[in-house]
Amino acid sequence: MTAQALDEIKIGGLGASRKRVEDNRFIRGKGNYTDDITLPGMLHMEILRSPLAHARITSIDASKAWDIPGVHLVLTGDMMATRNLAWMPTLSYDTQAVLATDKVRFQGQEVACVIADDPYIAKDACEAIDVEYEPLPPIVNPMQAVAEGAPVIRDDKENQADNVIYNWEVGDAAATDRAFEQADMVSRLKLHYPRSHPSPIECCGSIADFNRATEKLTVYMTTQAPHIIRAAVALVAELPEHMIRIISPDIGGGFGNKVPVYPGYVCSILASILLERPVKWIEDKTGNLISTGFARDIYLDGEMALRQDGKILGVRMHCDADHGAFFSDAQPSKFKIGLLHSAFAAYDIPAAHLTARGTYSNKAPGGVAYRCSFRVTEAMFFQERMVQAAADDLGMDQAAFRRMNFVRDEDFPHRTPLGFLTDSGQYGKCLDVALKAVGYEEFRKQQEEARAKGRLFGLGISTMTEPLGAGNSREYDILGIKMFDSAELKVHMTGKAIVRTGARGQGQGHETTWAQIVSHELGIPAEDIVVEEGDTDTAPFGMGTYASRSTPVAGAAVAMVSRKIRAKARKLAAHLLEVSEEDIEWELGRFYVRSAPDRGVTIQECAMAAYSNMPDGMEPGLENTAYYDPPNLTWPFAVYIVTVEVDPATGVWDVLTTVAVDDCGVRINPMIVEGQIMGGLTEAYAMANMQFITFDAEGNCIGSNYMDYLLPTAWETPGFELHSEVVTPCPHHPIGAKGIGECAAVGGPAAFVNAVIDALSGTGVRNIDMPLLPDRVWEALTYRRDVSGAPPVRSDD
Ligand code: MCN
Ligand code: CUM
Repeated sequence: MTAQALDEIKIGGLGASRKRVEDNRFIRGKGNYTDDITLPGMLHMEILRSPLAHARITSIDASKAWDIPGVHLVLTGDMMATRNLAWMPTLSYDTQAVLATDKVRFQGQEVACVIADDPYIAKDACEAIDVEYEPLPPIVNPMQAVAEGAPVIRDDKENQADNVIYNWEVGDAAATDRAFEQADMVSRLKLHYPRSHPSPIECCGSIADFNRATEKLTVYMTTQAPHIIRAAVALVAELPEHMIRIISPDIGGGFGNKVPVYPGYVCSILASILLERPVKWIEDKTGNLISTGFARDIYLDGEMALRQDGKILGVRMHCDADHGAFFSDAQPSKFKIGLLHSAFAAYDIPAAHLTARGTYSNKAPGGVAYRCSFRVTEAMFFQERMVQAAADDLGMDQAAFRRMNFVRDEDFPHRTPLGFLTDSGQYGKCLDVALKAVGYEEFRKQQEEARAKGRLFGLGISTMTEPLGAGNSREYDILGIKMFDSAELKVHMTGKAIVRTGARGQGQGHETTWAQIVSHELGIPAEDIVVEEGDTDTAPFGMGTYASRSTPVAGAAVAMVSRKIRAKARKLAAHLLEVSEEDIEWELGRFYVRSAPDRGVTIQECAMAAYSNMPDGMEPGLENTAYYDPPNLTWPFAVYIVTVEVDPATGVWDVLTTVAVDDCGVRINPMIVEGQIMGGLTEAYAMANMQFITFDAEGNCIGSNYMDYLLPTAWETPGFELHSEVVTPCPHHPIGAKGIGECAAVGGPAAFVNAVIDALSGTGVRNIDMPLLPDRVWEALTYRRDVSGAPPVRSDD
């Protein structure tokens, strides 16, 4: 390093806790969200939803709605059908009704749309539509779905004689059987991971603007994956792809809720084409909670084969997934149940076998969305709940049991028993840091002492690695489109730059962190780099932001395109310094002559030369694009430890401490990473403690409003202690970073639940399903029994 080298942290490079540049507009109320956009002549759309969960539609009479002044169009399923749009394909090779024609299949399903001068007229007109329904028996769980004589929900599909979507399996059944034969002991656990719902502050919406004169369709919408939407519109609506422009402006939180394609988007597009005017659709909160992508709702029957000394010999899992009325999981793998088989990746287990069955029910379609890398959340929850139960069954210490079974540092890359290849990690070290931070031994003593006085303390551990960053194009694709991502970098002549990617942040801070990667690679100060995402007319093709894939894939592309720019800048430097390229050295922000380090040119001087003084024969300009196909997923590791006190009189539990040790490899922006972890822990706490959305026997959705479905505020959210000591760089990522966006939401819930179950030790209670509402904990304690939360619930609860 010469005297002129830049201080990377000062220029906002890798490792700088740079303030988020996007917050300049967000905290001033100057964001530009879909609902902020008003176009000339814009009309408004509202959706009429089904009040019933399962019913045949005998008639729809919209004549009264048409008569209301200000109404421009009433769309029904029959009208959609004339354009072959009553049904649309889903990302999981199923079909989904856009507007119901034959039957309604869940409460809240889209039945008709009204487009009017304003949203109030449209809403009133929806209420003027007469729909006659003939009720059918509803199904709200997989047991009902496969029961003898169950009504077939998807009678629209040929060859669908029952409610089973798939049966799927992975692993080695024979080897697992042998492991169970050799076991000293078998530990069993049955669980239900309840439905939960992402709750972005902004609901879903779109403004479709078809211009007959230019033939161009522009859609502003709340999507996490604009290019995928463009492809879907081109293929489904048979519109020319170059005439479709999808713009995701600022997104007020996504959390997976904004990955799927919703009927509202489709209807607003068709309405705009028919009316040749912009049509805006903005969902309300109940519309969002009742009809858009749910998560989880999956049942586990798990068994672990154990040796007396604590070694896990094998694992068997059967999962029943309730997918709702349409199999519309937005997940990019050939694996029917997503990445559920990432379970137990952190542990060195010789044999495992997983079977999964997916079924239809009369519920909104869902399954994978909500801060999860495609069912990794369920995988890690089941894993860590099973691990706790197994350690308890063996009478072993929770930490020692985990440590004994962890994959060791020297065993990477490690092939998991269900087929993944994990990349790197220091699991034992992370656990040490966490145990020390929480004061493990001391707490166990206090717990004993407190128990003698009738006070119930509990400690829950959750340790997990998860696959982040779909995808690697060999294994992952969406409807045949391979998973990779992209970045385009343009360095202007004064050395300022713009970087665009195929990702689309929703609050994660991409505008801040992508600039930091460029800064790290080129030495251009981060404040001189602007980041733009979300406009398919300008951004390079990419697969969007979910599954914490942005850093692993688009972020890697940002590093790679920066390196292409540096390679060209090196040639410019050689030209300016009048030496051969081989004699040039690079340090942050500057090329210099190896034999004379004082003779150098800055990256900004090279940029100027690219437009004003390039060598003969060199193509002018300094810009490039990189497409990045990752060799593997990235595998961050985390330890979450929670301590609680349970009040035996009421079942209320309070969190005493939460310790999080996250190893996500190299941290681009430590402050943003911590923000992601805190956000994830907050959601984990909410899922474990209070978020309750379910169904009664009639298929009514219980909890489809924020009076019942509670959001954690600063008041009830506990404090978190975060640790960043352990950094295992990702061996295959250009800057060594792994994803982080979901880790805490994935690994966190088990830590909270394990803590409460631990507080109940000695009562024989093995499980209480989430959310661990006070009445459930009280019931478990008082009657010394497990408490299931599976639907149907009594609707007067
Ligand atoms: N980062 C970093 N160093 C790392 C890893 C990440 O500095 N080693 C930074 C990244 O540059 C980025 C942020 O942390 O600014 C998250 O990066 P990443 O882990 O790549 O995740 P994504 O950007 O792909 O975000 C997706 C993830 C998902 S899938 C959900 S769901 C979720 C989450 O992010 N939704 C969110 N966090 C959210 N945070 C907000 N505010 N809003 C949402 O909707
Ligand atoms: Cu599954 S929620 Mo995130 O992957 O957008």
